[in-house]
Amino acid sequence: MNEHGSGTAGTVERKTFCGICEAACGVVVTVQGDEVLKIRGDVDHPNSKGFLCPKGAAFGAVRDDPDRVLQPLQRQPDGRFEPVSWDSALDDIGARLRDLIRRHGRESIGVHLGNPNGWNYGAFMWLLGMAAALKTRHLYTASSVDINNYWVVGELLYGHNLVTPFPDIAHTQFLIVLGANPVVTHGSMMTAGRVKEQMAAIVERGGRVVVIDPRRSETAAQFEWQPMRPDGDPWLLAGMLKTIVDEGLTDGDALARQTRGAEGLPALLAAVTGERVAAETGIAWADVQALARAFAQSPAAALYGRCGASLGPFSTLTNYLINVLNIATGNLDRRGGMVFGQPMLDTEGFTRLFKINGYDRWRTRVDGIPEVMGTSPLATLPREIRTPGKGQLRALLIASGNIATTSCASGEVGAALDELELLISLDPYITETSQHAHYILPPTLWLERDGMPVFSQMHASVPYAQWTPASVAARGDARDDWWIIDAICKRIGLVPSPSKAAQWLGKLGIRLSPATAVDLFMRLGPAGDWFGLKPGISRRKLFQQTSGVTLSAEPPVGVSRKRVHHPGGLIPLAQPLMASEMARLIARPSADDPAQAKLWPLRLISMRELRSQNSWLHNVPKLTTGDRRPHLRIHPDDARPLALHDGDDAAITSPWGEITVPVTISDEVMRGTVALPHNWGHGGGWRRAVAIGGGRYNDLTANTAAEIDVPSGNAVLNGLRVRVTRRSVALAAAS
Ligand SMILES: Nc1nc2c(c(=O)[nH]1)N[C@H]1C(S)=C(S)[C@@H](COP(=O)(O)OP(=O)(O)OC[C@H]3O[C@@H](n4cnc5c(=O)[nH]c(N)nc54)[C@H](O)[C@@H]3O)O[C@H]1N2
Ligand SMILES: Nc1nc2c(c(=O)[nH]1)N[C@H]1C(S)=C(S)[C@@H](COP(=O)(O)OP(=O)(O)OC[C@H]3O[C@@H](n4cnc5c(=O)[nH]c(N)nc54)[C@H](O)[C@@H]3O)O[C@H]1N2
Ligand code: SF4
Ligand SMILES: [Mo]
Repeated sequence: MNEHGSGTAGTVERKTFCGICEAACGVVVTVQGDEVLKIRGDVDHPNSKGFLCPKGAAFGAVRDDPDRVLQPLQRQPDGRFEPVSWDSALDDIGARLRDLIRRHGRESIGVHLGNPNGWNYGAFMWLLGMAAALKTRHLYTASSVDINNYWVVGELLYGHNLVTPFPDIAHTQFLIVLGANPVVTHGSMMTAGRVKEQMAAIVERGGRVVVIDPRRSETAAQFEWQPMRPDGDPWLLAGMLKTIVDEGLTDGDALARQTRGAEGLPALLAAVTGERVAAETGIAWADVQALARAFAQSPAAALYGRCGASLGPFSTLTNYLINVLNIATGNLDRRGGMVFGQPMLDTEGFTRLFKINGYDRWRTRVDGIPEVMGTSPLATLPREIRTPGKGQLRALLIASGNIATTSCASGEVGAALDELELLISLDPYITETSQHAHYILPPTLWLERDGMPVFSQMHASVPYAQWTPASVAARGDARDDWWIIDAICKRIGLVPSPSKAAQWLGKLGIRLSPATAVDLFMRLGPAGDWFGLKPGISRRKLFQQTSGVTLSAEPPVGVSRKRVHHPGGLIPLAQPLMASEMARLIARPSADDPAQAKLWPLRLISMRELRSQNSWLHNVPKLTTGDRRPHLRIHPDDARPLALHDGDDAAITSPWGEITVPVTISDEVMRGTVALPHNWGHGGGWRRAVAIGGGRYNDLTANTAAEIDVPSGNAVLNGLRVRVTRRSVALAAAS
């Protein structure tokens, strides 16, 4: 089964995948009894082929962390946490929820899903199921500080939120990386194993990789770097598209075959001028045009955008333009272009079956923001807690979310959480967020539960299936997240499922586990074995091939008619909502507006680091050696007039907050832009993380309805208007 040749006496090797990021690298875990001795890369994994980054290798230290929460904790009146039994925690939570439902209805209860749920299928399904069973609109997800704009564009262009094409990296000849840093992040919305090598291979076979980024990121440093002002993205893309349309470089055949409404493109771009594009991007118009021509004329090109392109004020428009550029140049659904995934699990079908997918079927109570796949954005959360009236949010269950750091206006989020009647946090740590909770409930971690890469399998450059048993037993009294959610739901008489049949079965005392439900769905899906009628996959089979099973050597092409869920399988390019966003963009004051520039001379962007994962892994000694306080990167020409030297402390002030951090002077950022690692500045009980200290980036970000991406409600976390002032001189410089 899952045991492989044991080396030293008493040790066994078990294969699974790393459940930290979207790369979902295959790993081999050396286990002795209950102890994890070592984690290394699995050379037999279809995508990662032996690759492993420092985070995956160090994960044993998270499992064994002395600060890990291993028993349910209840907050005491003096703020301390006391361990309690599962029964006492769950019974009290159940009683309080029942009381709230009696007084204010189910819609007063909310659920939040943080990022690590992407590798935790049981939690993911049970959280969505719990929200569906509660019929609450208070369903929040990390997507609203990340990729809600993708989900909106998926719905508009392809008729389903989850249809999100990704680069066919193994075959492309021209990759444009717009605001992504895969050398550090290992790819997002694209699961391309050994991604750095795959990008290098593009150049080796005579192709190009162009990285468009205000910072000479680790990726930009290795390929062609085109610096661009923060938030220049929609301008750059509109300028490129205009060039391609005006010069007749569109692929007429592809447009006729795949789309309708292409004739509206010139009108959409009518007000875009070369001068404005140059001013907003900081890139010469001739260079924008040259890039557009090269992209259009490449035999196989892919324009890939990620966080840098999806955390600005026009992120839906930006994403729409990315897609339209790929489509208009004939690169969608083409070998080496942007392709559709071939998942092991038909996630599109699943969400359609339960009517989860969709857009703007209702609006949020306080701010009137359109729902995205049945969710409300985090930007509105504090106001949903604080604004009285029917539907006011009074109790929240947060699973794998550290929103008092990772959400926009983090300080306000933390304060608002204290106003809830009940806050439950499922988290292995007492974090800045969970410290506000009435109960912290300890989850198992990815080595300790069975797992499948739910999120990653949708965008895999080698389509594959993997489902592995737990590699080691759970520590302490930790329980699987889904089990905890199920236990809470039981106490309020619900089955955490969108399915009516499941509710009825629940009344008869029959409850499926997520494993059984997913196995059933998977076996009857496109890759399934139909209970022996086809040669496909099942949980039992996958449990025996723990390196994963290759479903196909490469993602399919020529499938757009099937994958587009609009009439005739055609992509409706003309989108009134996007036309109005374009008008809003054009009407916005220019980046060169002198009054703004005087008040806020710099623009702040976020920065991910190799040895960090969003707001966690910061308590692991191996991953936090050296001075890990977040340092502000500032260009020498910007530092000089501020009398700033390396290591000085500086205040960063935005219209919404102020933090103090040390500075690093470096020309890796373009003039006028400053960059700061985000998701530091910890509180709570992870002692090492707290001791590292540092400023919290999102105390500078906004959450007002005016400061989000309007169509998707996505937060704006990059391109913040700031000024920087020296606070104290570094000791080294002073002496
Ligand atoms: N090591 C590590 N890996 C991770 C994570 C992590 O925290 N650490 N997080 C994971 C998660 S949740 C995600 S979503 C992915 C994200 O994956 P990526 O999107 O690849 O990660 P970022 O580092 O956010 O990349 C954004 C890039 O955009 C640039 N940028 C900032 N503002 C702008 C702008 O306005 N325009 C343009 N064009 N560029 C801009 C930044 O300088 C940065 O280089 O990474 C995942 N992988
Ligand atoms: N300024 C700025 N802010 C950002 C971003 C940015 O680029 N700039 N990026 C945004 C993005 S893309 C994302 S995805 C979000 C991510 O932000 P969050 O969704 O908050 O996710 P994480 O910080 O990755 O992890 C949250 C918590 O999950 C816990 N956890 C880990 N594994 C498990 C588990 O198995 N079970 C349970 N129950 N808990 C677990 C960790 O201890 C941690 O406290 O941050 C966003 N915030
Ligand atoms: S790249 Fe991501 S999945 Fe791979 S080992 Fe590192 S953290 Fe784990
Ligand atoms: Mo993310």
